[in-house]
Amino acid sequence: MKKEEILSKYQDKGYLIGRNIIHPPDLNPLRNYLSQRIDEYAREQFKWDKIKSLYENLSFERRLAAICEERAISKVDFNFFPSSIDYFARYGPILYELYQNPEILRILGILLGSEVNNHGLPQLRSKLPGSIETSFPWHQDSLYYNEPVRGTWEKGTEKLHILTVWVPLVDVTIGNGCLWIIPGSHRWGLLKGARSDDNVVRMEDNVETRGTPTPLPMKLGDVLFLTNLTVHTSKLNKSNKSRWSIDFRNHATPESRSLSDLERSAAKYLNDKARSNGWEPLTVITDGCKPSWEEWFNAKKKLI
Ligand SMILES: O=C(O)CCC(=O)C(=O)O
Repeated sequence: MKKEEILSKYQDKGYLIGRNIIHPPDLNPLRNYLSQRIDEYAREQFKWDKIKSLYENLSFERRLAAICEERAISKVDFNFFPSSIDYFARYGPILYELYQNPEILRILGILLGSEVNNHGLPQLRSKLPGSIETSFPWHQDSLYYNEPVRGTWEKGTEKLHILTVWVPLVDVTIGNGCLWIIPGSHRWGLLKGARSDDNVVRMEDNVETRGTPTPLPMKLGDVLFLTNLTVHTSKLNKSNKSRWSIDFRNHATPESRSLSDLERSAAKYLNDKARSNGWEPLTVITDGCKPSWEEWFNAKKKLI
């Protein structure tokens, strides 16, 4: 896609799907890492007599779902606590490579400018069959950033353009719980909504009557880019397999000259928040020097 087309589609709809922009084998390191984590999890559960089989011969999509079916649970979190440096040593280099994907960076450069950083913990999602905990009602991401803990409203991140990059690790369909979006909703401003007792944001408006809910089926290798104000939802996975994905968030670095004071303060807030959670933001686009993997790893070690 050419620069003009990227800009006009994204600005018009509040999202953009880059089709086939990651070579699928380039996602193997992440899928293999997750397969190892599932294997470790299976062996642990088997040792504790929680499951009767290791389900070793099942596919990446099916194995965790089968284990969880037997255990009658609907969520396993393969993210890790920021203090867990051992996991970061294994997973960080893979993440670092994904963050440097040339086509993702080209699009981020067009949409966010010449100084860009990730702002924190990426989300690895194993969205299991029938799992209500991993289905998210309609929301704008800024509602989560503004209320990081239930009842604690912090900075106005809606002033800043924060861009979520959402990468499916399997083909996603309406059946297995692809994302849905309301095109053009990024122009509605920040709507009313807050975290409920389960920590999930719920919006006050019936947004479905205000726009056109649109499913976003995607293939392995496609990448979704969306703004922090674009209204979206993640519906139930009705298949018998996990819907794997990873998402991470980016914005102009607080030092970017193009930012207004309000935007700068939101960018600084997000980076400080990430650091206070033990996660060093990573600069991915700059005219200066980009940190190497070792530099990023060492900066993270200092935080914990
Ligand atoms: O991947 C999902 O299921 C939910 C993602 C989402 O809603 C988000 O990243 O804001």
